[in-house]
Amino acid sequence: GHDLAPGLRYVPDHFDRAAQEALVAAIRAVVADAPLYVPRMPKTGKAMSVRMTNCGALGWVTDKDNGYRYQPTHPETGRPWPAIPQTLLGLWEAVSGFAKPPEACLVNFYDPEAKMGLHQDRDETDLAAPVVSVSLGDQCLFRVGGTSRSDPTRSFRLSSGDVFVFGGESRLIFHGVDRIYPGTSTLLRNPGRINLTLRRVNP
Ligand code: MD3
Ligand code: FE
Repeated sequence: GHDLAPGLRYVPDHFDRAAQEALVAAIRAVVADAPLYVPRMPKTGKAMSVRMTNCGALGWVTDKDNGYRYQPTHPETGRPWPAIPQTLLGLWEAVSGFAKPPEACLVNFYDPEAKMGLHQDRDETDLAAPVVSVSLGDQCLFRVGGTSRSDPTRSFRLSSGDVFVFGGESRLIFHGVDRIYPGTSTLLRNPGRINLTLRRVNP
């Protein structure tokens, strides 16, 4: 891997094909227990194009009335989130440089039309911990900027198996997913992309 900026590390092809297949099987088990749901923007209730679920002690959720937050249960089933798969706990140990384990793993599913606007992740109380991200399935155009919305941005075409670590000075950078390139991977049964983000929420 290589450092793109202080705290910003890109590890292309971290997971080989067999490891990616094992991760997809583990995520299918998570989704069977905690189904993907349509997250909605605070106040407007506008649907996001990405579908989401979580695993771990806490999950990131959003809806019209209560907005962005972490909670211990699925917003539709009311059940606790399933455990974070061991492979992902091992990834966190290997790349995060952070002693405490992740509390949350957000699972984002992008169909070929889905995208995610430029934003910062700042719903976590513990901003000392990095965020670790894994891409699976079709490639995407990922954009990262600086800590101000108006800072210049750089784009990367992320592929299945790639890992990104956002820590230190890069923990609060703006980032987003501009597009999916359907048909660029054979990992998933259907076109689309899965992104997993491991986070610490509380200090
Ligand atoms: C940089 N997800 O869920 S992962 C998100 O591909 C999110 O699904 C995108 O942005 C996706 O919030 C991008 C990369 C990522 C995740 C968290 C970050 C980049 C980050 C937190 C801080 C800085
Ligand atoms: Fe984000």
